Amino acid sequence: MSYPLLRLCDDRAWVEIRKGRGAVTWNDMERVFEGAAKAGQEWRGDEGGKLSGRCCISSSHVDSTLSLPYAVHGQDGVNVGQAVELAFPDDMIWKASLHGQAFVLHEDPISANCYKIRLTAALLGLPLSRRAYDIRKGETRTPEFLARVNANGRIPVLEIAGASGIRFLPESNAACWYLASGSRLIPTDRFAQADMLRWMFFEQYNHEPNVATLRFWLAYIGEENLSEAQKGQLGAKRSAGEAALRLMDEHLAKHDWFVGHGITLADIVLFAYTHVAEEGRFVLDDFPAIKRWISRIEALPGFVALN
Ligand SMILES: N[C@@H](CCC(=O)N[C@@H](CS)C(=O)NCC(=O)O)C(=O)O
Repeated sequence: MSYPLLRLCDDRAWVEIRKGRGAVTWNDMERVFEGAAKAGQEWRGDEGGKLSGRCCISSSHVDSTLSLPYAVHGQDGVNVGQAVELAFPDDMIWKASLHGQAFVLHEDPISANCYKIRLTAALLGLPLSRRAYDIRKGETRTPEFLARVNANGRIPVLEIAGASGIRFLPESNAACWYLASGSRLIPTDRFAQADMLRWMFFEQYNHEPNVATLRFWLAYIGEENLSEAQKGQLGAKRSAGEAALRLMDEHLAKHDWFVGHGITLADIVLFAYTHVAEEGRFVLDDFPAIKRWISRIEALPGFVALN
């Protein structure tokens, strides 16, 4: 259990999350947001309710390491200090948790695995720089790439610069999770969260190796250029890809979204290769519920296209 703690000083505010239970000490706090605020301003959000009238702690508290005079936290208690109307805006804790971080996506623009991360960032309004590689020229297999970016020789890789230095995160679904963790794109209910992961694992095991691979082989390598081993896999990949699409279509015939009542990462990662499945000669007209779901995603505020 944690709750937000809002610190105020004139026109500045920052929010910290208390770790653990028990008596409050300043050193229990982890800073998650810093920004402009003014008395009387209303913040709506995550931990619910307004903080006005709840407990304020003065910086003279023992163990205090702060120089600013007030803090307001979400427990009942004596009201000391500024009387202001405060609650948290939607997604504020999530945005605050990424404060001070910058992202570079190492990608090949044709790859929908990379597009998943761009779409996640776009729907959340997060800035993302891009660094392009051509996988058909082996640009992710150079010694430099293997040593610095991803020893697995593949994109996408999310480069994260922040207080912990520069870190590299390969695997599209892990990168989507990193950006979206704490946001509205990941449900908070325990079962719903696990159910979302279920569809993301399904995407990596049943969907992407078939639907994405046929798109790459047929639309970008060319059937005539495939090796004999690849040609020998075409039939199996087509039936497995169709089975994955059928399962999705059956689910979407009864639900607007894969999990719950709104878009989650499950929709984003499955959308990536599904909406371009015809480039792998899958027939989307055979899957009418998928087509309606594609239109729903394309109509979302902040949506960006693959190309
Ligand atoms: N499971 C990985 C798959 C990554 C992957 O297969 N990337 C492909 C492009 S979509 C790649 O980098 N291929 C180049 C190569 O293997 O040399 C993910 O979801 O990120």
